[in-house]
Amino acid sequence: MPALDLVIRNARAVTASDIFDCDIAVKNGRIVQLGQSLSGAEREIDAAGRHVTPGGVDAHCHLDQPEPPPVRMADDFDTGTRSAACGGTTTVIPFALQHKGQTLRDAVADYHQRAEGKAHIDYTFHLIVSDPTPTVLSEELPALIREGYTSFKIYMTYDSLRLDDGQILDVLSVAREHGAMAMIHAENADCIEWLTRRLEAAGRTAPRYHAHARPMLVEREATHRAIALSELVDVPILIVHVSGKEAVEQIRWARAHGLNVFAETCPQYLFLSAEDLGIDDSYQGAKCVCSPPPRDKSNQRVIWQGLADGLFTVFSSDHAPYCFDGDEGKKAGGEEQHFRHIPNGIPGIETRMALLWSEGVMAGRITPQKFVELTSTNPAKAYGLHPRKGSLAVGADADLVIWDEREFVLRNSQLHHNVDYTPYEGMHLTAWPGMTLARGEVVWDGKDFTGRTGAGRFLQCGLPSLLPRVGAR
Ligand code: DUC
Ligand code: ZN
Ligand code: ZN
Repeated sequence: MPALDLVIRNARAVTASDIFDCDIAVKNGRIVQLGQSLSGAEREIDAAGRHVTPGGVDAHCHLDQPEPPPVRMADDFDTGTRSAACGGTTTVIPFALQHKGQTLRDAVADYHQRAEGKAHIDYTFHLIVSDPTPTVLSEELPALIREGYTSFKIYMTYDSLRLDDGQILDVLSVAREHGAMAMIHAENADCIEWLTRRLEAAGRTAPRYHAHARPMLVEREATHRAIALSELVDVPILIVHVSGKEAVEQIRWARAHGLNVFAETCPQYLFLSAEDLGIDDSYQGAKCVCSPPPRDKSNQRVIWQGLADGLFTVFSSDHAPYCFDGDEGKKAGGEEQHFRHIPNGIPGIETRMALLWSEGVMAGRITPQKFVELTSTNPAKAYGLHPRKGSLAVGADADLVIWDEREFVLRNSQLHHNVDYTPYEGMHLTAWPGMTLARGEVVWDGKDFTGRTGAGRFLQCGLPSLLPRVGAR
């Protein structure tokens, strides 16, 4: 009986800090040895000197999130995690969303049912707190944090989800007391509504006006306010899907003043611009309607700079999958919609890793180590999954990507999500995962999905470890 299940030979292993040549030995789904000339395994895979990174941790994606009918997310835990695996992601963190009037417990129970037996890779949940009642604040949230749901998202916009400043302070206080991570969607809801009404009155309802209703200013103001609220409570926050310069400036200011403000960005702010929402009134632009909206080339440069220089902690997809055709997605009810009613979000769970490896690492904008930090190690630390996830080290789960560096043209027909388009159709890429392993099992072999339905396990999260713990030795 071989002592090892698997040896990956001749890996050029990349961690958040180092690159080194080694063989990687796997037993019972975990990395048990990194060394030279390892042998005695049931199976061997020759990496042939290719880069091997930890599997991606996509810490911001939406799967099978309940929506008001007729709208429905195109991906559930089956298609969403299949797509993630084929794109090099081995852990996903979608959101258990609390509707107003619903208990958090019920939201969590419902979401477990949606995931149970369907996920192909490991998963956990963030909580979306939309109704912070006294019971939620004093009982439900603390109990759920203790049980391993250690992060939650707060919305400053969307009528059905938004919290006012007082409610945000209440939720942040719970995060502080129990050591949880609060993620904030920072856009000023009242400004958006005011602008939307003016656009409406002028008959400007095509998809491209979505970007006019959500200019950078509304994100800048809300980012500033979120920072001030976190300063008042004295708690770290993580600002999600930062889209451009003015929000980045606020975060740099906060950091310069010693505040623990972390930030996330996403592929759409590197590769899309407001023009993708339409230069005329074509409905095709609905494909790129997301919030905050993509900006312009100069803002894309600022985001690249922030990825390279450490401003950003996490790079996520914000995969929010809606079909373009049919009556459940961008044309809710089968009709072209006023931009106010277009479901917000774009697909990207499968393309996140390859876009950043191609245009970041291969194009020389970031190092391979920075890639690992942003896509895997930091998200695992931010949400209490490290070192089991996000590391290529002895004892970690054998979640790995072997990279193929080759040129090809991206087509939606190659992807495994259940969405009828990709915003990146026709893009020239220079890399894609040649193989993805989840806890030592090959789930993507470079051609086909090879995972097993239901093989993904729910992960209980610890507390975030991006910062040293007070009192830790
Ligand atoms: N914006 C969000 O806040 N969530 C889902 C997708 C989007 O565009
Ligand atoms: Zn959001
Ligand atoms: Zn989102």
